[in-house]
Amino acid sequence: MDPPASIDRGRIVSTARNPERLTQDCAGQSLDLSRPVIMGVINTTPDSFSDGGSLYRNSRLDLERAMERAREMAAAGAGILDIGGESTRPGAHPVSPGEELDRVLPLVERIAKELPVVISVDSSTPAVMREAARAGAGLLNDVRALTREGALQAAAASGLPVCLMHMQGEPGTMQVAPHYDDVVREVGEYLRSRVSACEQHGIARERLLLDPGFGFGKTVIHNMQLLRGLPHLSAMGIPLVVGFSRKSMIGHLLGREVGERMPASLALAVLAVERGAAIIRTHDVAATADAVAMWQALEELGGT
Ligand code: 9MG
Repeated sequence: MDPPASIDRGRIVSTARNPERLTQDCAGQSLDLSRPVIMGVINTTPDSFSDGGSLYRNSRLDLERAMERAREMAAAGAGILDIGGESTRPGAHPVSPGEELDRVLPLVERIAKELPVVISVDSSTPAVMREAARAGAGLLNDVRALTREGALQAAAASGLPVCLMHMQGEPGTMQVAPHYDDVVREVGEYLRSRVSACEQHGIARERLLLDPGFGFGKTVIHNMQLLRGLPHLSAMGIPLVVGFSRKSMIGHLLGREVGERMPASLALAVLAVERGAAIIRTHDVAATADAVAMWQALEELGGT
């Protein structure tokens, strides 16, 4: 593959940080992408792989505990909080739209009232997108890139920015035998095709964010190839979201259990920012904000 136009003598000139694309309007809140933004993960599911059920008490989501987590993340430097009500780990139970709404909406409403952050809703379900937008969400994060029936229309009507993620297969089976001839090219082609689908449905390119979907239908090698090839995706000129936090690629490479994966997650976050990522999705906001701040400090020193 030819090197992307945005690589200048080995230095990445990320188009995500191009002055024309510095901000996204997230339901009236301005999201400044001139420097990397931390997206904190709040799972309202009882069965997430990384923090499964930590916000549950007596089999019910504890809203006060979830708000406490949201306040901590906002204070630690998260510009975005990503609220999810459906687990995408292999073997997770499917949820009905009603159940997803019951999990997600009360938290979206509370955060919208109390905290000055952009609320992202991690959902592929059109009804959840619509209701979340009404309740104060500022961003839609869809791991299925608006492929569910009615999702393109719901996202278009919301007026919100949308993160389109690449996934090969479906969560239940995606890690059985992922295959690519050229993972960077194929992920790029898929994302380009979803950008076109969005544009045809009235969702402007300027409203989009792209995510290669680390860990979603990819082997460890595919993930590493994608990280190396991130500048090729950044060259599309649409801000990139990445998520490595606590993922199994770290477990496979280093033999670490979920609770031991933070140091490697931080390293991957910095490597991704260096290669043009604009938004880092993480469970560990304070530590990731510090790691990225070190990158930023070096960046601001300029060409010395
Ligand atoms: C919901 N979710 C889980 N992992 C993710 C990732 O890497 N990116 C995005 N956008 N969403 C994710």
